[in-house]
Amino acid sequence: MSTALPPRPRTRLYLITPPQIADVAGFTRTLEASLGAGDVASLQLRLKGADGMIDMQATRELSRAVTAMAQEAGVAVLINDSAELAKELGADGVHVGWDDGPVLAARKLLGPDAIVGATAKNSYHKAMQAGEDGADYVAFGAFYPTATKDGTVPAELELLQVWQAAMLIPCVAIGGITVGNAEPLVTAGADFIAVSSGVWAHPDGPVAAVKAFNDLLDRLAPVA
Ligand code: TZP
Ligand code: MG
Repeated sequence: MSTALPPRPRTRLYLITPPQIADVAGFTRTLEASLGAGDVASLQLRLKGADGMIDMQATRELSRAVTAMAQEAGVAVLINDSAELAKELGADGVHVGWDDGPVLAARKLLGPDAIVGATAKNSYHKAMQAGEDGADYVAFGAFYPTATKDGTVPAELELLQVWQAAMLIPCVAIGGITVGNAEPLVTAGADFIAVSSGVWAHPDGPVAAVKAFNDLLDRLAPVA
């Protein structure tokens, strides 16, 4: 009997909203078309106020517009930072940041079926802790410079390589990812690539970006 592990699944795209959305109706139309352009595993609603904190009202408004549509398209909707808001909005889960409190508290509030993901930045130790606390995924980054978030720290490809080789909990790569620079992250072992500006600010538009990311991920998919 072979003891070899099966090849890991194909890497999937994880979309993050732009930090501010002026035209919710227009964004909703663009999102719907984008979700139809290829496989998208999840959508994180990440709307920030001028103070850099989560914009609760804007998130409520966006959620009303997009959550049912995304869920019907098979896309899990995650709320940035606030498990309370995720619960209120009927989201599929929450993404907790470095300083947003423990995974345990989010899990307690949302229950066993919710998705709880956690940022580990460039820390294997932090990722291990999140995993022990029951996170469904850990996110490493920023792998590339980004204008979407302040105060990021650089992350090395080795984090993905070591995590993928040693751990069963999926890992997400984040930070400045584009169609043009995603390949090393995928081959290093990212189960998901989390992308904001690389989709919304793609020169050919978000629909073309989702298609191009999926073409890349299909090409790089492990062979059985
Ligand atoms: N966390 C680390 S980098 C980042 C977040 C939320 C920004 C992701 O956005 P982009 O535009 O894909 O760099
Ligand atoms: Mg946060």
